[in-house]
Parts: sequence; C-alpha cells; structure tokens
Amino acid sequence: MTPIRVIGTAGHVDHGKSTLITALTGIDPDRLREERERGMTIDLGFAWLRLPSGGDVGIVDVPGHQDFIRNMLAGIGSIDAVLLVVAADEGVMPQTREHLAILELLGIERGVIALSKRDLVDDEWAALAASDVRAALRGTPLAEAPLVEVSATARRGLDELIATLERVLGEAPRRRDVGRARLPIDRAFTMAGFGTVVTGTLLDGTLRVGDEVVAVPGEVRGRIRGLQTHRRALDEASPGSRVAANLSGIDKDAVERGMVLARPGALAPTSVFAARVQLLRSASAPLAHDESVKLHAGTAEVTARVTVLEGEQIMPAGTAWLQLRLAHPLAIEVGDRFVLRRPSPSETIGGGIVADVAPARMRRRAESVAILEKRAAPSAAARLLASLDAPRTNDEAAQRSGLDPAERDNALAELLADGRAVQIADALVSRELYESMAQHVERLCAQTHRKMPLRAGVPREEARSAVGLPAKRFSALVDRLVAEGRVAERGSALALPRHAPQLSASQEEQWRRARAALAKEPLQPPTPAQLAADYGIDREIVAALAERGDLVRIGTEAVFLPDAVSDFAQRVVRELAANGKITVSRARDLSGSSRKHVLPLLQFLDDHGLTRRQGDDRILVVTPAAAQDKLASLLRRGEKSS
Ligand SMILES: Nc1nc2c(ncn2[C@@H]2O[C@H](COP(=O)(O)OP(=O)(O)O)[C@@H](O)[C@H]2O)c(=O)[nH]1
Ligand SMILES: [Mg+2]
Repeated sequence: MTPIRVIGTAGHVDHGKSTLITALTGIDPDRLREERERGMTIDLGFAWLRLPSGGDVGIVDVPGHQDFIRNMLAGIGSIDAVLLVVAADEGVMPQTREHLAILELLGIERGVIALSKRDLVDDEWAALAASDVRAALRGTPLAEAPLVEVSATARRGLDELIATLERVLGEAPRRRDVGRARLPIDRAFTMAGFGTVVTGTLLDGTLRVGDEVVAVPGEVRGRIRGLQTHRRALDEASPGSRVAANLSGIDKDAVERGMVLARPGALAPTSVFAARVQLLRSASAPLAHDESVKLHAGTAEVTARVTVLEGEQIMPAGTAWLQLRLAHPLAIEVGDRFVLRRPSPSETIGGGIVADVAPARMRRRAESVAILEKRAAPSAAARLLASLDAPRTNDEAAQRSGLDPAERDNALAELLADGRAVQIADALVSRELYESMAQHVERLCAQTHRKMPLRAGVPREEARSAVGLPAKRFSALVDRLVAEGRVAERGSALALPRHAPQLSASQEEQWRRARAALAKEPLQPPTPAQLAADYGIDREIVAALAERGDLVRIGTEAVFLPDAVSDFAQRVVRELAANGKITVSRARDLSGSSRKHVLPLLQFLDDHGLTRRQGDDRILVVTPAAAQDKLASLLRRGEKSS
C-alpha cells in the first residue's frame, strides 16, 4: 500500500487556496460558519484527495491572513510537501514571503507552486507573475519546485496539478517510525454519541484502537476507542497520516491544541530547551538576551524567554545558541523544529531545531556552546556520543540524540568499534566518562591503601555508591577494569593490583613474636583473642597476614601457620591414601592436636573439596596427588581463594 501523505497549503490571503482545495477534492475546507460568512479561512481546514495511482493525500488548508499565522503554524509542521498558492493577478505578497520563511524554518523542502486565478490574467501577465514567484523562491529549498498554472473557477490545470503533486510526493522520504507515536493535537471537540475526538498528523509511530494514551502535558489517561483517516475507520494509523482519534476516559476540556497524544510514559514535557537559532534576514530588530517571544512547535504555541548563550543578541540573518525557558511545559523532543515570532508588530523572526531538552539552566559561557555544538553535530555517531555523558540505554541515548533506530544502530556500531563508546551492562557510556569512572575507582583504591595500608582495599559497595552506578552496571565496570589489569578483586574489596597489605615495622616485630609462639605448637595455636592480648595482633592485622599468606584463618575462632595446616593435611591425605577413610579421633592422634582444632581443620579440607564426610568418617574425593596440588595452591595464595 502506498503510504498516506499529507500536504499543506501556504500563501497570502485571498490567493485562492481554499477554493483550489474545494475544486481538487470536492470538500470545502472552510468549515466554520464565521469562515463561510466572511469568505476567509481563519482556522485550519482539512480535506483529502484520492490520487490517480490510488494513494490518498491528506490536505491541511491554512489561513493566509497575517492575523492567523499562529493557526497556520499549528497545521503546517508535519506535512510531506507544500502547495504554495500565488494568485497570478497579485503575485508575491507579504504572507507569501512569510509562509516561505516559515516553511524553510520548519524544514519543509518539497512542494508545488500553484499560480492561481489564471483566468484573470493574460499570458504576458502570467509570465511576469511566474518570474516574480521564481525570484521570491531563489535561495530557498523550493527554488526548483515545479510551478503549475491553474484556475479553480474555470477548472483549468487541475489534472496537471494533481499529477505534479503525485510526482513530488513520490520523491518524499518515508515517514520516520521510531515506535513512539506522537499525535500533536490540532483540534479537540466532542461528537454526539462518541465523546471526545482529537485530530492531528501522526508522527514517529503507530496508534491502535484500544491503546492507552495520555495528552501531554497532562496526567489524564484514556483509551483510543476509534480511529479514522479521511473519515474511514481503521484499527491502526500509520506515521504520516491524518488521524482522528475518538478517546474514552479523557474529557474534552482536558485536551486542546498544542498537546501531544502519546502512550503513557513515552513523552516527558519540558519547560527549558536549547537550540541554535537562525534569525531571519527580514527580522525587524535583533533578538536580545532575556527577550520574550512566542514559540511555535508542533501544534503548540507558548511564550518563551530567551537566554542568549553567546553574545548579547542575535542580529538579523545571524545565528546563535539559545536556551529557551517556556511559560508552561511542552512535549517537545530533540530534533523537533520550531518557529519564533514577535507578537507586536506581528512578525516571524526565526527558528531552529531542538538540540537539548535538559532542564538544567546553562551558563552563558563558551563551555555551554561547546557542549551544544557536539549535541548538534552533523554526524549521527557524534550526536549519539554526545548523549553518552551519563550511562544510557540504547533507547535513552537514541531519544536524547533524536536518532531513529536505524541511525542509532549504525552510529552505535561505529562508536563501539572504534572505542569511542563503551558498553557497561545494559548501558553505554562515552570513552571519556568510562575513563573518569575508572580513575574514580583507582583513586578510591589508592586513597584507601594509603590511609589503611593493612586493609585489602575499598569495600565494593562503598566504591559503587561513590561512583554512583546501580549494582549491575558497577559489576560490569569492575569486570572491565579487572580485565584491563587496572583493579583487582580481593574478596569483597577492590584494590590496585600491586597492593599488598603493609604492616608497620612495629607490627612486623609483633608478628615475629606471635609467629614464634604459633610455631611452638603449630596445631595447638593461641586463639585470636590471645594473639591480640599477648602480641597486639588484632583482627585487622590477622586479615592482612591472611591476605599476604602468612596466616590461615579457619572458621572464626582459629588461626594457623600455613605450614601447620599443610602438615596436618599431608598426614590426613597419607592416611586416606592408605586406608580410604579417617575418623576425627584418628586425625587427632595422628596430628597430636586436640578435638577442638581438628574439627575445623577437617571442615577446612571438606570446604575446599579435598574430603567429604561419610558417617563418622572422612573420605577423599580427589586422588591423593590432586589433593596435594590443591593444598599447595591453597596455602600458597593464602585465603584469597576461600
Ligand atoms: N477568478 C477566480 N477567482 C478565484 C479563483 N480561485 C479563488 N478565487 C476567488 O478568490 C477569493 C479568495 O479565495 P479563497 O479560496 O478564499 O482564498 P484563500 O484565502 O487563499 O483561501 C474568492 O472570492 C474566490 O472565489 C480562480 O481560480 N479564479
Ligand atoms: Mg482560505
């Protein structure tokens, strides 16, 4: 199926836009009584056209009068192409130019020019009018747009106009579908027997009957009870189509033009955003810092106050980075276009593309501009990278950088391949951020080693909360740091790989004396309490000695010299190799130890997978040779492996 396209009219008042739409479609877009009485379009009108190829085109007819530019702006934002109408008898007029400027600011670069009311002028006049139009288009994206001479009243040139529109629309790119539907509401009304209905041009995704929706900004949730495009009921509306949505659960008074219908949670309204603003050459005065202007984005209009981030003002035809603070929040997204106007004298002064919707107030400094320049970089990869100044999931990064899924995936592959981005569990971070987190962990380790040389390192949880990552991401960060040899895991602590717990000279002396006492009767060693009381070897020093491999802690209440453990284990293993089993009392007799010490020692062998209990006996679970190897490596590495 050919996609549904939407065109919008543009041009000065009374140039025949609405009459032309009626002639093309049979639908009079001037639906309000006041419009019919005054013979003038005031608000947006809607119609549709079936193309010879079978495709449907939705039409948004806009008012040309300068008093109703705000309504024109609410309708023109999301069209595929423009039908710019210029009356042959009058030629280019002020709103022809203003609409052209608005089209350019909104990025609408495709269209057809209808030179209307051709019946009123002769060939020579028509040629003059056409060259007048070409001159006005020069330097704009519509400079090469086809021009068709038409007369709505005489029904001349209409077939050619339709064929030309069809050709131009055929060249328009597919509508973006990022799976996050947005319906900027241009009308909200109630229909007898149905309730609340909103209409708009659907962006970025599909809506289905039954979907839960919310009008943003706002909290009220409802459901889509019915959907229509061009008066035909549908189950699903696709991006780029004109949509009327019948809502249940949302009162008519809770929705209005300017809100955006979306799925709950999909859009966050913002009251501050940053953008590079282009001021029109025609602007009557510079745009000054702290000036108040009207901002038009999507179907919304809101008063905005300007923070000029570079310099004091923007001169006509100039550009600068601004932050705009809105009088009330709007559902706008990075990549959205907007137009700025001054209320009196009423004029369009410029516009731009939203680069950042972070609510933080930016300083008027070069750094702010540098950050924004990156966020608005021409390459998708650079924009994505700029959004990775905090850990973000793929989706979050794409949303922040305004990329669609395909652009995002390509950019991501590029960034990961050349190392500019790093994956940390479910999140991505820039290499810069990764480096700063890595250095943070290294610094914490170094500080702890310096302050507490006896300690194995920084408790993992302490490091995690200092770096400020959730558990899963922190684990992934640590795994990477360990793999890169920058950090080592020591039990539940993190350390620099070269760190070994250090005893002071006097502690070493205390240890020498304690060691001698331990060596006297290796399998009847003093308790930790005695070691502390008699030799000053407290828990912390014991932990450091264990870490170093000078002591083996078994259970909570016993410490042994590694040689003692080894000696005991050798005897047990030899006995097991010879007899296949050993009892506690046999082990006690063999080692000349006491039951109190033999029990934990045997448990230690069980815990490390050398032996297993069987009734009152222990048996070997590995070969004697394997048991020897295991023992050697266990005791060589101290307690690290326990
Ligand atoms: N002679 C002639 N008059 C036209 C033609 N198209 C529109 N008009 C007249 O021009 C006036 C303004 O038309 P309208 O469609 O309301 O202009 P809009 O403001 O651009 O929508 C009306 O009186 C129309 O009847 C045309 O092709 N030939
Ligand atoms: Mg009209």
